[in-house]
Amino acid sequence: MTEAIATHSPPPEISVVIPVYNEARLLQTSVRDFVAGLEGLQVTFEIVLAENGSRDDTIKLAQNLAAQDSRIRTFSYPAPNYGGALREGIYRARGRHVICEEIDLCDIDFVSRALDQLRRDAADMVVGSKAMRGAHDKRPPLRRFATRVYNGMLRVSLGYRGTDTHGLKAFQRDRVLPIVGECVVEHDVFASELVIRSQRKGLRLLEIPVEIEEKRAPSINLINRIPRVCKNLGRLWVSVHLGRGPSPAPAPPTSPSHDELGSP
Ligand SMILES: Nc1nc2c(ncn2[C@@H]2O[C@H](COP(=O)(O)OP(=O)(O)OP(=O)(O)O)[C@@H](O)[C@H]2O)c(=O)[nH]1
Ligand SMILES: [Mg+2]
Repeated sequence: MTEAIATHSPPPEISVVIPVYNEARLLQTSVRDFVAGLEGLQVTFEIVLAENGSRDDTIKLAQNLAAQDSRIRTFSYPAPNYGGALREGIYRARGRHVICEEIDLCDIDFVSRALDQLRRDAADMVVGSKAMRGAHDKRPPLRRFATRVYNGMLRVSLGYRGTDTHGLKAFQRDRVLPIVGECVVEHDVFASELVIRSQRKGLRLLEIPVEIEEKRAPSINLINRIPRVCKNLGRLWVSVHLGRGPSPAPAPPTSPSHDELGSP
């Protein structure tokens, strides 16, 4: 079924965008548990499963979930790209508030606390921090260390004032959407760029501590990610400080896409 049918219903209060890549093992149970958690929150919601590049059964399983529950939608593109999936998912989100989640976290507590802040208009963007006081980061020491080194680089090179940019976040869709259109980098650094550009534009950012316990190790090895992260950070630095660099990625067409699946 097409997006045209899936999006006929009135927009929900929140859209949860979850990039997914080779997640066949986790997908169905994580999404079902997450839906049950959201149903306990007194909120209307949709879940956008933003897939690209999977070689396992992720696409088929995501389509099955979408076919069974009209609140779940999914789309796919051929090449793996975390930032590209997140960006596209945000563009397709219809809720007043957008929550960016990860399939190995599906953190209902974060959704609940972030939503509380957004409903009271206490912030334009709420960032779940793994590194601030009160956070409990149960990932291995090397990954905790990497988070701090990466954030230190963002502080020094781009003047970011915060303790984390990567992972869980939530925002008022109408205020952040124009900034999504200004972002120039893809892959992992897109998530940081969105937070940093939002802060530089004067949006009100609020960090809240999160408890992180992943259900499995990341799909891409930390060391293998370093060269691409450094390259994209360089591009972002050039774009922010010199106003040059790659053009922002175009917004998707407003007409419904043939590749989106949902149920009526
Ligand atoms: N669509 C898409 N999703 C991805 C890609 N890489 C990772 N993801 C998804 O992004 C989420 C986080 O990925 P993980 O593999 O757990 O990586 P991580 O190191 O914990 O990620 P960070 O917390 O962002 O550092 C999961 O939902 C993944 O399925 C990708 O290339 N494309
Ligand atoms: Mg993870």
